[in-house]
Amino acid sequence: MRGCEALLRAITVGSGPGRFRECFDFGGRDVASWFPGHMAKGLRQMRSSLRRADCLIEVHDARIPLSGRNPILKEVLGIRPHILVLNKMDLADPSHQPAVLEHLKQQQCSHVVFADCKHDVNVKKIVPMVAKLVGSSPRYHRAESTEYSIMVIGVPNVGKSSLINSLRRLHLKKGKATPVGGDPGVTKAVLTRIQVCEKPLMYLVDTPGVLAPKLGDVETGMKLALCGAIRDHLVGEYIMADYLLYALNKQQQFRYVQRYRLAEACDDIGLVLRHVALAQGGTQKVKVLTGTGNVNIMMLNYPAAALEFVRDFRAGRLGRVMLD
Ligand SMILES: Nc1nc2c(ncn2[C@@H]2O[C@H](COP(=O)(O)OP(=O)(O)OP(=O)(O)O)[C@@H](O)[C@H]2O)c(=O)[nH]1
Ligand SMILES: [Mg+2]
Repeated sequence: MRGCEALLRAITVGSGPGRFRECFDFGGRDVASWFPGHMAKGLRQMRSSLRRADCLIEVHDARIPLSGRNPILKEVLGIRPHILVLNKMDLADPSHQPAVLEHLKQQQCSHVVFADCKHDVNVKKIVPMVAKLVGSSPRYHRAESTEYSIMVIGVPNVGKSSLINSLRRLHLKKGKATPVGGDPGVTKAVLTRIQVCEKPLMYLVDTPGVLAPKLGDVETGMKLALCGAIRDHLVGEYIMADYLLYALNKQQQFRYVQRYRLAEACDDIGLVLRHVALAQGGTQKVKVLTGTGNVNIMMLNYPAAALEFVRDFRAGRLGRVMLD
C-alpha cells in the first residue's frame, strides 16, 4: 500500500521539540489523479452563469489562505469585483491574520473577510462590502437593475453553501436553502439564485467546489486534502496523517501530545497512531494461520487511527492551525 511505503520512508529525527523533520518526503506522488472529472463540467456551468453576475465571492479555507485557490477562478476574477472570504477562521491560528492580509494585498486582493459561517461570525460585513464594491464599479449587465446578483465560488468543502445559509439566517431570518456537508462535493451543480438579503435586494448563486486540473505542487494538494477539499481515499489516510504530524510539529502546535497521552512531542507517525488507536480503543480482529490451527488476534487499527487523527484536526480538536 502506497501509504505504508511513505510511512517507512518518513524520516524521523529524535523526539523532542526542535528536532523534527524540516521537509516532507512525498515519495514522488503525482497529484494529477486527484482531480475528479466532474469538476470540468462544474467549471463550464460556472463560466456561463458568470455573465449574469455583478460580483464574485470567493470562499477559501482560512487555514490555507495563500495556497490552493483555483488559478482558473483567479483568471475569471480579473474581470469582476471580487471579495475573498477566508472561512473557518475558528479553526485557523488568528496570529497570522495581519501577515496574510498584507500578503494578499500584494497580490491585488484587498477585499478580504475572515469569517466563521457556522457561527455567523463576521458574515454581516459581507453585504455592505458587496454593495460598496458593485456600486463603485460599472455594472456589467442590466444597467437599470437595482438588484445584486452574486456568484459564490471556491474549491470544495470550504463553506460556500454555509455562507449562503448564514447570510439568509442573518438578513432574512430564514432557514437553510442549500445543502451543507462534511465531505467535498456536496453541491453538485450551479444552483438557481437564492435570495439572501431584502435591502439591498441581493441574490447569491451557489456553485459546486472546483479544483484546478493541475493542483500545482503535491504539498498544496496535501494541504487541500487535510482541509477536506479532496476525497481522503484518493490521497491516502496514512500519508495525510503523516503530513499533518509534520505540519503540527513545524507550527509548534503540540496539543496532540496531551490528547493522545504521548510522553512528549514526536515526529514518528507510527508511534502517534499507536496512541491514537489506544486512546479510541481502535482494535481490529485479524485471523492468523498457525501450525496448530487458526487463531483470532486483536490488532490496533492503524487506518482508522489515521482517519481519526485527521478528523480531530478538521474539527479543531488539535488546536487552531495555519498550514501555509
Ligand atoms: N468549523 C467550521 N466549519 C464550517 C464553517 N463553515 C462551514 N463549515 C463546515 O464545513 C463543511 C462544508 O461546508 P459546505 O458549506 O457544504 O461547503 P461547500 O464549499 O459548499 O462544499 P461543496 O459544495 O462540497 O463544494 C460542513 O461540514 C460545514 O458545517 C466554519 O466557518 N467553521
Ligand atoms: Mg456546497
